[in-house]
Amino acid sequence: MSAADVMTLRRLLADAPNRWGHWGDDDEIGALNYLTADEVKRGLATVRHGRTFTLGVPIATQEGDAVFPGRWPAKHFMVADKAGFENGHWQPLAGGLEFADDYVTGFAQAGTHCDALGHMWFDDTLWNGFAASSTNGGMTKAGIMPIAERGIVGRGVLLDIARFRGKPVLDRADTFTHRDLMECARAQGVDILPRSILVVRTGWVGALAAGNQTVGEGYWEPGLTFSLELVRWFDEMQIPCLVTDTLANETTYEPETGLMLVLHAALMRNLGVVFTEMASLDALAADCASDRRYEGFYCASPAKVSKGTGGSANPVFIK
Ligand code: UVW
Repeated sequence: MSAADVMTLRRLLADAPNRWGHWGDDDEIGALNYLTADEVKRGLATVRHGRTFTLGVPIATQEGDAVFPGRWPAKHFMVADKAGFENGHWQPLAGGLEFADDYVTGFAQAGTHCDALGHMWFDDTLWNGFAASSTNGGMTKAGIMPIAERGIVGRGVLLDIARFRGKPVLDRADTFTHRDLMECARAQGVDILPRSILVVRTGWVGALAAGNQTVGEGYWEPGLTFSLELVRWFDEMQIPCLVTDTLANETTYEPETGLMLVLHAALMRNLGVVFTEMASLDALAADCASDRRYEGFYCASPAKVSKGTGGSANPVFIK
């Protein structure tokens, strides 16, 4: 096979849209710029009952959190607890107050989290044309901080692809496209309006938590798969943020080429679409199925991790 035959992201995305420079040379929040004050009000206007759903998964669980291959689960340690006061390691504060303190360590890219736009790149260039060397020793460009300062707030639309396909959970390597998202929305009776925050349920995170799926050799999760048409649709619809209940928001390998995590390149790096991964969507989906209302007010912000590649989040969806 000659070098010209080898498929690369550069070749695959040569004709795909790109929003570098669209919001200025210094922009670090990309498509979140679409979430103007009017979009926040549009989101608020969807609220009918005030029912709230928190979308974060538990972290540092006793069973060990599911994490993408190559990462390891968060750990939680008690630093101060009652036993420490009983054995004399800790002394009560003046007046008698005692306390519990703990320490949590884990990947910024694990649990429910938002990715910084500079989290992944190719050709030595991040979102908006920033140099990949700006990641050295900490993200000085397109890190998570600007996203955390902005927040992700607007109209959310749940698209329950698993239910739409009549499955409790999609299978390993199942794929779907923007056309499936549109058909799912039609079946659910909801509109995907421009600038909607897309919240896509596959059932995968629930299956991982229940032990019905595991992360291991040859891990291949279900999800959206690349096409030029899909990337153009995201761009035309001005989608600011893609939220899913999988570890990496897209099917792991593009079936036709075998390239990995293509949408991280096409949507995140090139269009500035913010990815929020590993959301817990089963309770929200059950509620939407029962009242047939699939839109709501979506509000999230990652932790303000200095120079971070991502930040843990516990998004809230209000109906
Ligand atoms: C990977 O890095 C594989 O995925 P994520 O975007 O979750 O961090």
